[in-house]
Amino acid sequence: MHATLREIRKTPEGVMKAQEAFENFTANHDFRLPREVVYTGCGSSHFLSQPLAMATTRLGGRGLSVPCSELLYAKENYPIGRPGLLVAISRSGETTEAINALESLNTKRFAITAYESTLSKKADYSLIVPAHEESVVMTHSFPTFYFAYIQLLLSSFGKETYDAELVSELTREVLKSENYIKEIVDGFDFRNVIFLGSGILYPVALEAMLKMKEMAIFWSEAYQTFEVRHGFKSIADDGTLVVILADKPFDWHERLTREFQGQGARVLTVGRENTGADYFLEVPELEPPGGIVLYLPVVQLLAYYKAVKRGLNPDNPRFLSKVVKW
Ligand code: F1P
Repeated sequence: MHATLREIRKTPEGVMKAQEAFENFTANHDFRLPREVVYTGCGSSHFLSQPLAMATTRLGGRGLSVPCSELLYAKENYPIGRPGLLVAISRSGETTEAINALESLNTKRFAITAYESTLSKKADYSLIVPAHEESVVMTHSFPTFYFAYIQLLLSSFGKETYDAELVSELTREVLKSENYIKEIVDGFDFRNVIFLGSGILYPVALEAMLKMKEMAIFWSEAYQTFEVRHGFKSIADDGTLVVILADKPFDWHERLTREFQGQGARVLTVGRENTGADYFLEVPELEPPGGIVLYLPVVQLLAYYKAVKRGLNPDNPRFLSKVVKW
């Protein structure tokens, strides 16, 4: 079995590791997250910084996500403001841009990483979440890091934290759809894929796009759900799979589904209610911002099985390395 598949299937254990890391952090630090936070990372870690920024904002703070390289070379273009904290995310803790970006703002430094590392040593505070992965691409570490920090965010803002056992069990539920996902990939040899998500699910669409590129070397796109109608949808035809991530269906979802089906594309809805799609994968309800952890295994499995269908080894993605250093 590929290490990548083993790692994706570890998501439920990852949630429990996240809870342990959160509890260890709060037991050893009398520290509450400030309201204004800038988040940064590279690749999947950048796409992870986005829902963390959105969650900060949803909870009444002000979160901003900026990719590491933009903080290093173009930060004058971003509304950085006067944040109380810069959070740098890096699974390895050794990515050069992440290490350098941690020093790019004159504020307290916070690292989210899987290891005691150069990044954690340079930070004032570190949330070490031991989601160690053999796979080159980030898989269960993404929802694991996310859940650990969300728990810290909720407790810092005086909100009730999630029941980790429940969330872990819900991810186990989601993983039961693995065979259905494999059947979709085996049954429809799509030539391209468009991932759509709105709000805090948009970064999940971006991460899905990246997994499809990394694992399956496959052309994929990601847009905010209804933005796709403005020109981008032109590429959708009878060779296209459109994946709509919808934790709460808008009334437009059915119309959008029919619009794509009218262009010959097939639609997979992942979420709470079917939208008349060709394929429907129900995700259990979990209040935002934590709910996105239930969507990640689905899009990771979709990319994994597309890679296998294309005869590729997702454990050894072309041109990629586990740690990007200069
Ligand atoms: C960042 C990253 C990953 C990507 C690939 C190369 O790694 O860009 O997001 O999937 O594995 O490295 P890290 O800074 O999170 O260790």
